[in-house]
Amino acid sequence: GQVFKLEDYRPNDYLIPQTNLTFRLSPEATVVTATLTVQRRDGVAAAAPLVLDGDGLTLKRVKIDGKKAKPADLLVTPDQLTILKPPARRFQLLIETELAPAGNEALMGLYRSSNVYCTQCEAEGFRRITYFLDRPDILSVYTVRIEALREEAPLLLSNGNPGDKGDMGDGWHYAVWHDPFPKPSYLFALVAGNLGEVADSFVTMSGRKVELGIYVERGKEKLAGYAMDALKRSMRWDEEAFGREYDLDVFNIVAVSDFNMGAMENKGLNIFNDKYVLADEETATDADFANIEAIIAHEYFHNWTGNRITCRDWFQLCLKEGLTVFRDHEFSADQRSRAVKRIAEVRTLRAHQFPEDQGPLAHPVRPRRYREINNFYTATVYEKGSEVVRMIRTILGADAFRGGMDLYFERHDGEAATIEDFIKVFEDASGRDLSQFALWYHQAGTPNLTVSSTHNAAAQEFTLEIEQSVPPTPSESRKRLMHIPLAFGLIGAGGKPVAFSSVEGASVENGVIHLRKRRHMVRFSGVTERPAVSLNRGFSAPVTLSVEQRADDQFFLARHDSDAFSRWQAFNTLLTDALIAAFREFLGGKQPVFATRLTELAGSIAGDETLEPAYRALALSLPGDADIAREIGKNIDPDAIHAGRQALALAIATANAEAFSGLYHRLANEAAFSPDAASAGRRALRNTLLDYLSLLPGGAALAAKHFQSATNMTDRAAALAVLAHRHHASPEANKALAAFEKTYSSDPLVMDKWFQIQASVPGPQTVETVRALTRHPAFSMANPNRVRSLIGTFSSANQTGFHRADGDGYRFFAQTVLEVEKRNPQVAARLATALRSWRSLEPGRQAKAREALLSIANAENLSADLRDIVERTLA
Ligand code: B3K
Ligand code: ZN
Repeated sequence: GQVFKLEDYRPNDYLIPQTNLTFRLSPEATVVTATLTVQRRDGVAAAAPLVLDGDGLTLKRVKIDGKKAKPADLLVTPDQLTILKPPARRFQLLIETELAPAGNEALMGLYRSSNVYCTQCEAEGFRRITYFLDRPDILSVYTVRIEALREEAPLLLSNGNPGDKGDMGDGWHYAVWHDPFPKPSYLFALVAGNLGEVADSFVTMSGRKVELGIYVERGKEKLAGYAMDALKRSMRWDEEAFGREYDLDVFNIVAVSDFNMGAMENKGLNIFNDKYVLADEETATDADFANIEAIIAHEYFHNWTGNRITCRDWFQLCLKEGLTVFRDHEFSADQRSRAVKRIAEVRTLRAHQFPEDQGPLAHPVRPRRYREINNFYTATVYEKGSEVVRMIRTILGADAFRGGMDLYFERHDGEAATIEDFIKVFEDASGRDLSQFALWYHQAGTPNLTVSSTHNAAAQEFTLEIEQSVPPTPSESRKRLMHIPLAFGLIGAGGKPVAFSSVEGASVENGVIHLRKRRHMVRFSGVTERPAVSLNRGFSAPVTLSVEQRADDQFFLARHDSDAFSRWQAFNTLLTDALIAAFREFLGGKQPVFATRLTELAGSIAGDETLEPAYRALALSLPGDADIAREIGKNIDPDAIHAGRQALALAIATANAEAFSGLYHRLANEAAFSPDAASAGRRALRNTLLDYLSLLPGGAALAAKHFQSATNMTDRAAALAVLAHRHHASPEANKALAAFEKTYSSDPLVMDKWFQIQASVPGPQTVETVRALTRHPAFSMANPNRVRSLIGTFSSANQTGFHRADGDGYRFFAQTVLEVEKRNPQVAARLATALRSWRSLEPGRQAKAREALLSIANAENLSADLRDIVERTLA
């Protein structure tokens, strides 16, 4: 396939200042009439042909300035329309295409989801609707007329503000929408169908009233209340935190059940995967509520970071995504607990971005090459992209950062911008030089810091020796030195900060060491007692640390670090070290033994009433099998890792049986359900304790009771997972699974949880369960949520099941990926990334994983999406 390169960017010869679209909707034969105002860019030669993108289109007719185009003046293929000699002056180009939305299973362009017409255009779906300059730097003002049978589609929505509407006779009706803000084609959207509405309104900071609508499957209106509340909070927050006001008269959200990702920020008409809209206590978990809040916010925040200021080309994707993730993280931190949110973010980054950055699919936050852009909506672009923005704020301070953001909106509103533009506003606002820092956008790989320390009591000097290195990544063997802002603290007896009089060897500002060279000897003077060092506080930089740290210091920090993130980190490091040691014991045929002070510390964290329950729950949830594998790095045997993890869980449970049980019972159900963070935190702690207690005698009965007495989905699903995972195939587990299935068989989103829980049962037997579940009536290979819940969970969240030693997990996986691909290449390509870390497996599994990857690579008619992932993974 073609390789697209950043350095090849040049603006198109033509502009399309206005786009008028008419849709005459029908499932098998929708007619789209596009009338484009086309204008040659200044300075372009008159003879330049106009080359429009298409993707599998059927062209009906073309008119130029009202006259039928002559066949000799056109070049037509399903994937391109060339106007060989366009008029020299501004002209009207009419293009009529015919589509069959009902047969569109790739869910890109115009398609049908449960009889609702909807669209997905990012990144390159608009070209499946009409021929166009389908690239983000072509900004156009859209007017859209939708015609449909009123009975089939009483609701007709598009971007912008509503205009004229009315009857057309014969049961047809129409509606016109006009969006005054020029936008790229990827932000176009249309929805038509018969949906229920939840209406509300919002008064903006300047006093304008905005009508808000959330549209859902009829009968589910009462499940949209939390999403509406999250939307209004997001609108207010963006005014307060960034001074950003909403700009249209209406803001609509539509929930659909067939969607390739989480949601889409189309201007004024966000389209959501219904999983991220619909929720009540009976059907959604606390994690679902938190996701809904974050994703509603994320898509809303795109209105400024993405829509008003968009991307020049797809290489700049992080310009909107990394920045908008940063904004939604900050929003959630303000709505909930900042410390807990930060820990959760870092866990996610390590679980998803680190393996990407450390494997064959590594790429810079701003890539320079791609073959299929859909494969670059990655954890690196999103999550690492957000961390890079966070580092800019750390370096500049909150005020100069806000000044830079204000300048960004002022300078680039209405433009398609680049990462260089973004960095420049912060340089201009702060007077700082960010050229070395900018490498975070351009260089792939997770930097590592090696740190050691010495205290010279006589000289009252404390020295940190820090060395940075960035490991090689595909096509980048030599790395340049980065600017790494490393937040730190020196901590003395009782957890008090240790004073120092001066520092040499690096610039240190506001508790942050600025590393710019390969090696720094950072010397603190006037340090009378030997401090414990708390490093990378708040996770100020997305790096790995190799620290020579005494275990005593680590225990001390886990009890006393005043930075909540670092305190969590210290305990998590102790757990990880113990788990790696246990893995080695199992490999050597021995039983691991765990230090009493570690299991005791777990008990004291659990019972520490000065800590938020949500924080305690996070601290007590052991690093997962995949986290441990990532830390070990090579020669992975998932069975030995899992055995070590089980042993530590049992040791902690045994050592703290009474305390855990007492606390578990004290946290018993609250009278009324509330999805707020504090209540969710108490449920999380109680469910974490249940997981431990389930390992002790009577554990299955306790979990069964928890399941039966649950009054909300958080507790019910947690108990079901404990039964299925810790007491696999027990009568209690079987009974609970059957009861859950019976109660929720007609609720697909809840059945997804049932699929997920079973797909993540550890052990070699699970591949058989998953195979059988693909034939369950509630499962469908055509629905992305079902596929991700069953196949995605199995392949990316079940180390012992998927990596079964005989390779059967991989064989099943390869077959399934190819089956999904026939319908939906994008979802198949995403699934296929589950094998990206195959080279870190032990040799036997590695060979079998490679065979499975080759069997995909050698399949006939492979889509560009899947070919790109598999070939890079094998390279
Ligand atoms: N911008 C969309 C993602 C589109 C993915 C296209 N393959 C959702 C988001 O990040 O807000
Ligand atoms: Zn986004």
